[in-house]
Parts: sequence; C-alpha cells; structure tokens
Amino acid sequence: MALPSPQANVNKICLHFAPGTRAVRVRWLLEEIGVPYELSVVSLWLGAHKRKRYLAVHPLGKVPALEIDQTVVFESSGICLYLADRFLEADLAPSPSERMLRADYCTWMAFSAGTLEPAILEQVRAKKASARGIPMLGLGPSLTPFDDIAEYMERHLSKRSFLVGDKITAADILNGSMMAWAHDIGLLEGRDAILSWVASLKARPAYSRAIAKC
Ligand SMILES: N[C@@H](CCC(=O)N[C@@H](CS)C(=O)NCC(=O)O)C(=O)O
Repeated sequence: MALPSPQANVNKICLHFAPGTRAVRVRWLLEEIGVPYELSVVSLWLGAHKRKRYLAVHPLGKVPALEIDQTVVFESSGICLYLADRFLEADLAPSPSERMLRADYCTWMAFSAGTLEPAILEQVRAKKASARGIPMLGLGPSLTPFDDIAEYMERHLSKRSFLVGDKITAADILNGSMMAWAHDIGLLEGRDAILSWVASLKARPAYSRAIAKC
C-alpha cells in the first residue's frame, strides 16, 4: 500500500526561525520532509524573541519553535524527533518496531544536544577568546540561566503533577534526575511546584532502587 505523501492531512505548520541559529536544523528537516510550512522570522537583533507575543509561543524566548497540530513544540531536538515521527512516510526515522535501528537512532538524537553541541560550543568559546586574546568567555547566550529554566518549570508544574500528560513519563525521569541534583545543591528554594514534583519522583520505589548501593 502506498504511504500518503507528507502533504496529506497536514494543518498549518509555522516555524519560528532566525538565520544562522539552531532553527536552521529544523528548517532543513522540514525541507527534507517536503511538507509545506510558513516561516516566521524572529529578529533576535531587535529583541523580538523576548516580547510578550513571542513568549506566548516559546516561554523562554528562543528559536526555534514550531507550531503544528494545534500545539507548539520547542527545543530543536524535540522538534526534530516530533517531525520525523509525525511524517514517518518521509523515512527520516526508523519506526519504533525496528528495534535495533531505533536504539541507534535514539542514541544519536540525544547525542546531538547532550554531547556534541556542548562540546562544540566549548570550542567556539575557546576560539573566540583566543582570537581576542582574552580569558575564556562566559557561556553567555548559549546557556539558558538556571533561574529562567526553574521559573518556567515552576509555572509548568504548578498546573500538573508530571511534565507530560497526567502520568509519569521518561521525560520526568530525565529532567527530574537533573532537578534532584539542583535540589541537592540548594538551587530550588521557593520553587514549591518543582520541589513537590521532585519529592514525588524521589518517593517512587523505582527511584530508591536506582540509587541503591551496589
Ligand atoms: N536548546 C535549545 C536552544 C535554543 C537557543 O538557545 N536558541 C538561540 C539561537 S541558536 C536563541 O534563541 N538565543 C536567543 C536567546 O537565548 O536570547 C534548542 O536546541 O532549541
């Protein structure tokens, strides 16, 4: 049976974009998929990404963000994961039933944001600093300040018990394990919603088993 083309059954897709940023990877993927989309150029130069109108799309005021299927996806790797699964017919992701390929694919999808990107940013900072003959630069705009993240997550968790839907997902485990560290070093004072989420995660028997002595 022929698979439907990527154009079939698609509501409006809008990519919030700025040239030369992480938004390029999402535009590239959309182009590979071949699905029609609208480009909304956000001027970082003019600070449009920190205006109220755009903050309603991306709560941290960053690009990219993708409006699709009556919702918004942000984080470039999250958007790429979503799109590749959403348009499986474009054949840019192994299907979940192709277990071995999918395992490799998950590794590489997370590798990009978790391992490759920070290592490259580090090199960029070092190169810029040495070109200017100054000590290593601060992370600046390449790193989102922890307080901005905590404020956003506090708002998010004040309306729900878990990050996604109404039951625990792997997203709670990934982000919750980081926030447990943040808690340990005293970064969560006054963040009641995050604190109660972390406490509920730490109360899970599986968490106790995960941190058991071995
Ligand atoms: N981890 C995020 C990072 C997003 C990000 O920091 N985007 C930059 C452009 S590459 C941005 O919008 N910077 C403006 C700012 O943070 O004020 C992603 O991959 O989408």
